[in-house]
Amino acid sequence: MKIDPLERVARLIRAKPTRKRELDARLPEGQFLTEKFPVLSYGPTPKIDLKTWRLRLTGLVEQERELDWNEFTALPTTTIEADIHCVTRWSKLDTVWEGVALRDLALKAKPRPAARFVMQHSYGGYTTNLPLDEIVDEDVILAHRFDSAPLTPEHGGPVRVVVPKLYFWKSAKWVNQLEFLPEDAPGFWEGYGYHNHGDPWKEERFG
Ligand SMILES: Nc1nc2c(c(=O)[nH]1)N[C@H]1C(S)=C(S)[C@@H](COP(=O)(O)O)O[C@H]1N2
Ligand SMILES: [Mo]
Repeated sequence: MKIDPLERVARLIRAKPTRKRELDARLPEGQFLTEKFPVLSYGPTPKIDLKTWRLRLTGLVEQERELDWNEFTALPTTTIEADIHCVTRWSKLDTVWEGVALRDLALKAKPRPAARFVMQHSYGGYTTNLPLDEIVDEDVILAHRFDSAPLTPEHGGPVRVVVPKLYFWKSAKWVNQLEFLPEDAPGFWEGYGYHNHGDPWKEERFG
């Protein structure tokens, strides 16, 4: 029998009264909890063959790089446990991702001193921007595994960015390029009025 998520939360609260406070403390203003994993994609899920998959590190770097699947998966990985928050108001707690820290990838390409922003580019054309100093945290990864299994195509497989501290539109699916830039530029949703930064704890939703 499938238990309704709200019923599940109600049961948890009955079982342990402090649990509600714990959950509330982890939910930013204006968000609700879901146990599901909604799929939010603008456009179709691209078909990506691992044989032709490439990750390019470009722009203001000492050494532009292009990694194939074998090279990428040979890099040391980190596992993170993260709460994710979509600007459409669902939040999902305790998601587990495994991948390569963006910081380690950046070090491979050696960003020049003038590089201050990173544009994530995806198969299909989606883009989203981040300040360079926010990708250096250990919990910002290019993930290829979710929940101990290869990342499924609809959630961004083979590889997506995960930036737990920002709304989830800042975590591009199907990533194929990280571009280092001297100045900020809006990505796809930022160009349509989403906030440039996107901190869920400050409700940086729009403009
Ligand atoms: N390439 C690409 N990445 C994307 C999107 C997209 O449409 N295309 N949607 C973003 C948005 S708005 C959200 S909330 C999350 C959703 O990820 P999910 O489908 O795995 O839940 O992916 C983000 N990354
Ligand atoms: Mo989203």
